[in-house]
Amino acid sequence: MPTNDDTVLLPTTKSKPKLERPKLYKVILVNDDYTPREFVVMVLKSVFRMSEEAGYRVMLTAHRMGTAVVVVCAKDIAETKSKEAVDLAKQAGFPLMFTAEPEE
Ligand code: TYC
Repeated sequence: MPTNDDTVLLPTTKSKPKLERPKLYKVILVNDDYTPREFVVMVLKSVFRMSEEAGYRVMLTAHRMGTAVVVVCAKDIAETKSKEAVDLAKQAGFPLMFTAEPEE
């Protein structure tokens, strides 16, 4: 029988806030007709710390297929690196494009 002025204490039903895993982002390399292959590989090596071989493979995939995934990482890193890479190309006068997009 409840005491304390008939106040019934019910168990709280607060649901635990679900900590969703932050979405991962893909950095995409886009092909164009003007940027030299060696420049693309240089950018992949300097901005994304790829080896010559890995950089060459990713460059060739974009060249043949139109686009290639460079790396999958956190949003802020994907956006910062894409911008760094595009800025390097702009400074050199090339239209090279990198984009960052969320993974499905
Ligand atoms: N298609 C360019 C050329 O033939 C090379 C290139 C490859 C440019 C990949 C961009 O994302 C790229 N010079």
